[in-house]
Formats: sequence, structure tokens, C-alpha cells
Amino acid sequence: LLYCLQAHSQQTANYDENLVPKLVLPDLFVTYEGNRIQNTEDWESIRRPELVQAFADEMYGQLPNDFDEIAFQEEVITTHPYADFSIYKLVQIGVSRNGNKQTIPVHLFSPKVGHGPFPVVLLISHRKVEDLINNKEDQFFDIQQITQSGYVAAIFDVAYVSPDDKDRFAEGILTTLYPEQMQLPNGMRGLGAWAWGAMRAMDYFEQDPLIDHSKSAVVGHSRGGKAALWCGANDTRWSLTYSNESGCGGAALSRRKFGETVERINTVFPYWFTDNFDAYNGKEEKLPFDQHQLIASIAPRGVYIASAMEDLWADPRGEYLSLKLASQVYQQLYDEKIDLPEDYVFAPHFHHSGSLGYHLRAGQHNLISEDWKRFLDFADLQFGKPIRH
Ligand code: GTR
Repeated sequence: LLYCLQAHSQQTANYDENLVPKLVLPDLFVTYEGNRIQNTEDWESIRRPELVQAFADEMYGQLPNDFDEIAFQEEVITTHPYADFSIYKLVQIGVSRNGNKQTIPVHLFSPKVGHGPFPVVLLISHRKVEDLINNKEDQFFDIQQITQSGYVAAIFDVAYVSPDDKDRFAEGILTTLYPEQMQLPNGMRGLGAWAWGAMRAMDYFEQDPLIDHSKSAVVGHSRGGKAALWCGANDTRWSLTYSNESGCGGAALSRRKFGETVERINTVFPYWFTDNFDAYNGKEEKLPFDQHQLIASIAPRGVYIASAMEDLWADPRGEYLSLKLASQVYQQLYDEKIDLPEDYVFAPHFHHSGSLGYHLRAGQHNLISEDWKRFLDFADLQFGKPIRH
């Protein structure tokens, strides 16, 4: 039934640029009280926090960061498909609060060549990690390319934090650690819980001597890309945020109503966002923000947005526009010279400028080796390594 609903909404959605409403977007630099932000200090102490709070209250829910204890149990796994060039470590992250505990497995593959500490890339996965590891043909988590580029490839399955299921999403941390969130109209839901999970992986990275957490990237595809942006906007420990084909509720501007809309996503995936978000069904223009402000909240840290040409449902143009608009904060407040093109060409292309990067590639909605290649090249540039060919 879910599949039918989804297929139906994909067919009847708007894909016509002429039917996109004229964009009247909330101003990045004007606070909710009506004051214009002129400098970095006011951005960081007033505007950025109020934006992140508004996204929490109206869309992604609260992101509680309190717990009593966090413990890590490590096990090296010697037999695995990538043993020729990587070392596989399985880390059980145990988080306790009020006498209850949640355990989240994080899988890490570190390069066999070279000396640590290595930079790290974490994938928020809604696909089963064991399947990805055991099928070497699957490019979704490209362990070979990541580790051979000198990065630790890390991944966790969101099912261990909050199952990606309308009826079971509360079975993870929303039952064990933060049950009170379920009672709140602006409480944490699925996407927020996944972002929380990535933050716990970062807690681990911070104390693993093999990892240079000051060179860290959080990556997500589609629903995972929405969570990655939310994570990057909240947790300043990440140097880079990658959002692959995240579309509605991710990088794409909601007010364009192109492809997936707020109403469709709230209908098919009601457990991803906080309850307050329902009020914007068919009323995107009432949102006190749009998605360019989420990307801008990550400044001055790096952001990379990726789109695919056959993925109109995720609105590639709207994803690019968000990034382009967010670049104003990097330019005007952080003095970065960002040179992203004004016009959007609907042909494969790749641009990076300063802390921001973007590509549109041919093909369908998926995370593939070509995406990883771009991500790693961009990370090399940000981390000061020579670009690989
Ligand atoms: C779709 C959904 C999108 C996106 C995608 C995915 O069905 O409408 O918002 O999240 O799933 O995660 O692959």
C-alpha cells in the first residue's frame, strides 16, 4: 500500500517549471524580531541559533543531547571481503539514560596502507549494513574507494536508533532513552533520531586514536541525506556534510513544490518529522524558513549537495538553488569567495568553490561510486590533500 501511494504521488506531482510558484523566500539575514544581521558574531549568537530552533520546533523535532553514560566496545573482525586493503572494526556504542540503555553498532573500515590518524566518512544508512558489506558489487557504501583514498569508512544502520517504519519507529531511542519526546508536538521523530545516532558515532571518533575527527564528514542519501543536513546544522564537530539526492525535507526548497511536497512526505512518512510539520501541508509559504537556511546554518563548515538527472522527485534545481542561496552567508559573513554559477544547466555538471560543492550526474536516484568519487575529491580539497585522478 505504501508503495502504491508513493508511486501514485510520484506520477501526479508537479514537474513543470512554469507551475512553480514565484519564490518569496524568508530572508537569511533578518531575525524573527526584524533586525538585520550584519556580522558573524550576531549570526552565531542570534540568527543561527534561532533558525536551528525554528527547524527543531516546526520540522525535525528537538535533538536532545543529554545522557548519563556512553561506552564503546570494540571488536576487530579478521575475515571480511575487504581484508586485502582494510581493517574492519565493529564498535558497539552503548548509551544510557535514566537507567535504560540503547546499543548502536558502528562498522569501521580503516586503510591498511599509511599511518593514522585518518580522516573519516560516516554514512547514515537506511539500508542493512550486512547486505552492503557482503555484496562487493553494491556501490552504496563504497568501502574500497573510500579506504583506498585514505579515509576511514564508517557506517551505522538507522534501525538501531529508530526503525525506518511507520509502526515501529518509536522502538529505538524514543522508547529506551527519550520517551518524553513522543508526547511533544515538537518532539524528536525518525530523522532527528538518525542525526542523534550520527552524533554518537562522532563521540566515538573523538576518542579513537586511529581517527582524525577534525577531518570528518557525515554523509546521507535521500532520507539519510535529510538527516545528514540536520546533523551538520546542529553538531559543529563535523567538518563536512554531504547530502545526496535528499530532496523534500532535505536540500530542496520546500516553496518550489516541485516533485515531492510537504503534504506528500507527511502523508507517506508521517514518522520522519515532528507533529507540528503537518500544519504546513499545502502551505509551504507559511513555513518560517526554507531549506537554504538549514544549509546556511552549517556555515562556515563545508557542505556538498548532489543530485541525479532522473531524480526529478527530489527537485535537482531546488537542491542547487538552496546551496546557491546559502552561499551568501559564507560570502558575506565568513568572507569566503564563493563562485557558484547563477544559471542552472540541466546537464551533468560539477562545481566546487570554497567550502561548497555540487554535482548533477546522469542516472537514477541512488548513491553510487561516481558520487563517492566526487565526495572524496572534494574532501581532499577541503583537507588540503592533492586531488586524486
Ligand atoms: C522516497 C521519499 C523521499 C526520499 C526517498 C529515499 O520515497 O519520497 O523523500 O527520502 O524515498 O529515501 O530514497
